Amino acid sequence: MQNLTKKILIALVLGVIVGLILNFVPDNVFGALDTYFLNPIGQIFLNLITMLVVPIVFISIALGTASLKDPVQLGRIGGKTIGFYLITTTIALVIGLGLAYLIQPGQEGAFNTESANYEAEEAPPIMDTLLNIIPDNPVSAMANADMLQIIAIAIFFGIALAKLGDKTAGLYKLLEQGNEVMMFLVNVVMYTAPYGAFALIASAIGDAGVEGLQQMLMYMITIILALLFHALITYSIAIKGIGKASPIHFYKNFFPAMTVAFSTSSSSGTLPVSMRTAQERLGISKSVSSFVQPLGATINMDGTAIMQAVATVFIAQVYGMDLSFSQLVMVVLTATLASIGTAGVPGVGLIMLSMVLQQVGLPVEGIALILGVDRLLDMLRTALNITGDATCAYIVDRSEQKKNEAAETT
Ligand code: DAS
Repeated sequence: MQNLTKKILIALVLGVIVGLILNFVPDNVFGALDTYFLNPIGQIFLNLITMLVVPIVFISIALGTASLKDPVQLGRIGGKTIGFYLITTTIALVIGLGLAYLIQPGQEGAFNTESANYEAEEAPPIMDTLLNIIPDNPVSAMANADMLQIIAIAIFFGIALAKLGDKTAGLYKLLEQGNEVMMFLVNVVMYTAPYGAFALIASAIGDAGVEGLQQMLMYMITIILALLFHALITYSIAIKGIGKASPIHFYKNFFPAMTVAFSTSSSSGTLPVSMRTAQERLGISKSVSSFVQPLGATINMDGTAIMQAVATVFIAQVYGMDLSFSQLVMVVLTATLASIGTAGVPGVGLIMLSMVLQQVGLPVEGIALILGVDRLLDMLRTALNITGDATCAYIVDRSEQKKNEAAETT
């Protein structure tokens, strides 16, 4: 894994250099290179790794649930997980809002708002999402990669396996063998990661353009500082304070998965790697990792929450609009709820941002101002998103271990 991480990092550095060089070639040359070279390589890598997500999530959650001693334990793990996710997402939003007010990245008049236009994609209404968790057709849930529905089906399946015990030992064994196959395929697919990483970042930097990067520099710096603060302070305090573990050990061992999330901009697509990294390098139990991380990839996106908070304040500033305290509270509530209903795939943060802007009465077309640099920021916030999921899995697993140890000594 270490060797592969080095190759991905070298590929990313080369991709940044090539991306910057591409800013000085004629647009039609960059367009051709992007269409016939960079984009196909990047898309093939994304498809290969995303292809594994549905089977891996279903098999690992079914096995993880079946291996839990009792469904009560599942409920306890679920409660700790949801609680951690809601608290850290709220903290992320407050950090984003605070830094955006402190740095003031959006100066009124500094951006051309006249021509700004953006067609927001509709995100699913929150209530529909929550009601929709229980699928009416497991096959369509898998065909549509509806992660919350797949998680629900897998949990039901796992509880049945646990209750039926020896009667379904053969099926349990089959799932275990299926898991081995999927992990083998992850290894095979990851050989293409450096090439995919190179192509995706070269395309993103070439697309953003040096001028675009300069104009949006303060906006990008505000988000990057907020992401770093949340990663290095919030998660470290949680790991040290609650998990009684070393944040340095955590980051050193989880870093390979973060490079894949950065390369793919997809929390769901990175799941096969982030779960394997959490289990093999952080020692998180399969039952906790395979429940907490897939759930987190769908409902927990702290990096995205930070982007939404900063972007909302930035757009308000650019349009010369003040946000009242109640509007800020609405930003926190809407952004937290919006992240529950959307899967971790590239660019989903912008869909959620349009919901937040509509909720607080800000012009959705303001998204056009940040679009140019969003692919690059998506890479960074996706790396934070999966780190929050792994931090939660790490803490929950350690608390479950302590509970089991305490139970054994009594
Ligand atoms: N790319 C999303 C993810 O996979 C995050 C985002 O779009 O904000 O987590």
